[in-house]
Amino acid sequence: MPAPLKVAVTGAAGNIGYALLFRIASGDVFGKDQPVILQLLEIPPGMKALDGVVMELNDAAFPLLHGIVTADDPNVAFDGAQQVFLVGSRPRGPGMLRSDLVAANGPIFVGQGQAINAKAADDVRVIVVGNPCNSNALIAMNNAPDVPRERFSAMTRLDENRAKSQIAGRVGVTAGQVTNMAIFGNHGPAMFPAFAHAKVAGQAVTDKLPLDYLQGDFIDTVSGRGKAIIDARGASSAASAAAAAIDHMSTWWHGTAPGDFNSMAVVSRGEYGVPEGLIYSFPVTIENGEWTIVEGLEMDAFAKAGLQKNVDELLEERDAVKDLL
Ligand code: NAX
Repeated sequence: MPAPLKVAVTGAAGNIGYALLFRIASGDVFGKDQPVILQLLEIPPGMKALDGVVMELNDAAFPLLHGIVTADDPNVAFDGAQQVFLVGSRPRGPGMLRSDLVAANGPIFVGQGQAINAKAADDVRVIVVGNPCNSNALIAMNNAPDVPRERFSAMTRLDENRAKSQIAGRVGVTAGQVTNMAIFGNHGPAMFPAFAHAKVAGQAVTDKLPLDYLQGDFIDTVSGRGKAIIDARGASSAASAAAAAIDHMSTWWHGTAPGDFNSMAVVSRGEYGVPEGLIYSFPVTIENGEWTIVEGLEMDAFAKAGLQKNVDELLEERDAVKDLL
């Protein structure tokens, strides 16, 4: 068996944490032969609940779980960490604007970026789930100057999975038959699902579904899905968000399927006209733990407008946190 992988998770006593930890420990991310040590971070008010989660993790007797560390200090939680899930952040309160949320959560990611810089392993890879995840990843990345910028990412895989599920339901196939579904931009209502390149069992989605649906109801349903779940469940998506975080990190670890790509918000080097340095979701292929943005997908005027809307939004968010970068 390989040496245990050190996996840090923040916000570990929260809703997504509760759905995520058991699947990491059971081998759903890094494989059924890869032991893990969980390094769990919470804020002091969350530590008691975290103790309860640890009891349950132990009670599940996972053979791959070789140790659990809990801490309210990021320097402890990120010590030697190789895979980092940044889930914890302050939820959006009533009347809070997106810019308020960016400003409220930004400082958390300054401290966590610095601790990753100081303490994490050389091969560290980071996913930011806590919202606003693109800008939080931007802040963490900018506060970890010794870590290659390519190691930071933010999660848009839930949007990809939601888009696949909508297409599958509409066409009458299973979600696994929908491929090449790229999400561009910010994780938020503005994100752009590039349906023109998606496929159902190898055939273009645009040959199967009408354009007015794809440009209208489809995008509205995918981008409004988070709110629809809150309205129905009285709580925000947790198990599906954890499943998407697992897909994201598992793909980074194992690679993308031949001919397919997945969506990941990563640092732009100017692809598709996105300003250099923004954390923006692109389609990527992954091999040996390194992602490559899929370039050259054709964008019509509708898609170009969708991509630009996200650039504008992310530039505005970046401006709101410029003192933290
Ligand atoms: P919860 O409020 O249930 O849990 C968050 C946990 O984080 C709490 O236990 C809290 O004590 C802890 N926390 C807060 N500040 C912390 C800090 N500085 N260090 C460590 N832990 C800290 O939220 P949950 O439902 O688990 O959602 C977590 C985050 O995911 C939220 O920001 C949420 O908006 C975001 N989401 C992101 C999604 C995405 O697709 N990128 C989708 C799902 C989700 O909305």
